[in-house]
Amino acid sequence: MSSFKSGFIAIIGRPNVGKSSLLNSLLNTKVAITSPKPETTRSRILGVLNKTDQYQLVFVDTPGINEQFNLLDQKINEVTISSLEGNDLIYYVVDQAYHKKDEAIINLFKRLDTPIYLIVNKIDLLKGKQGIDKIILSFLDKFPFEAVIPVSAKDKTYLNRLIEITVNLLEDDGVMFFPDDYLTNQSDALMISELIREKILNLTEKEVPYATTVIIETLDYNEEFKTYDVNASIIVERDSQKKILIGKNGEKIKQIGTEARKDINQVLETRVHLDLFVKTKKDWRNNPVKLKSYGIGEY
Ligand SMILES: Nc1nc2c(ncn2[C@@H]2O[C@H](COP(=O)(O)OP(=O)(O)O)[C@@H](O)[C@H]2O)c(=O)[nH]1
Ligand SMILES: [Mg+2]
Repeated sequence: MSSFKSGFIAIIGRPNVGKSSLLNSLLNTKVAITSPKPETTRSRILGVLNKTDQYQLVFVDTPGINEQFNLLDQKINEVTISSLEGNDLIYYVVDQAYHKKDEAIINLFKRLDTPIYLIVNKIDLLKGKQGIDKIILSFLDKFPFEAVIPVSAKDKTYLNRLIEITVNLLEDDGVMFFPDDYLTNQSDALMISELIREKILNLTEKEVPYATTVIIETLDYNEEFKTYDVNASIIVERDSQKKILIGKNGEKIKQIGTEARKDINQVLETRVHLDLFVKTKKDWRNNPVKLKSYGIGEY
């Protein structure tokens, strides 16, 4: 019998608790964009952690359950719900004491027979053990969690411990779901569009980031110069949002491009030439055909 362990681990939790940050820190590289705003993650992102001859952990980052204002929100929630099934383990990530908003997700857990770890994230922000205990205690009578692990995704505190007890839980004789150099289900094109969207999330306010999606129109690899040539459209709902994204004398869009390019260089380890165009598509967030063509709601 081989002691190779493998399994699917879904990362679930309310928006903004640090699910995507946790995924990136576990993998030691950026596969999912993060931001202080809800609705940053819109799709199901796989990240694979391999240790040759020992384990393969397939982490599944999910959007979290958001309030529903339009068809886009509904599609995003469906992605999370469908990600609950078929896992060997679930991490339920929280960053504060139990709140009524946790109830709906925890009720969904009761229908599964998957073990669930309560992950208390952002302990770097808590003052000492008391703060951590308070959060843990508030959840204990809500669900029979298999284990409780306080971590900081930001400082990478206790992540090795988390990996260890995750590996221990999985059965022996695990299969390799992916080749051992496989990192994520996100293509380079998707990664590039996400990194552009991350800059928009960080550099714009109010409804603009939520009304925005980014489409890669063309992506060409230039063998000679070892660069990507990228043409991307930034889709917004209204001309007023387009004006904000472009900014005075085009300064905003320039800043978005500069910062995105820097990140793309680093994450994809290649230089990139980026052309960005802002376009208005009225009410795209409620248009099923547009949502589908933008790849939203697929899982
Ligand atoms: N201080 C602190 N901030 C964190 C930590 N993990 C995530 N964050 C921040 O919390 C915000 C939301 O993170 P994100 O990963 O996008 O959350 P998600 O919506 O659950 O995927 C971002 O501003 C992160 O930088 C942590 O361990 N400590
Ligand atoms: Mg996220």
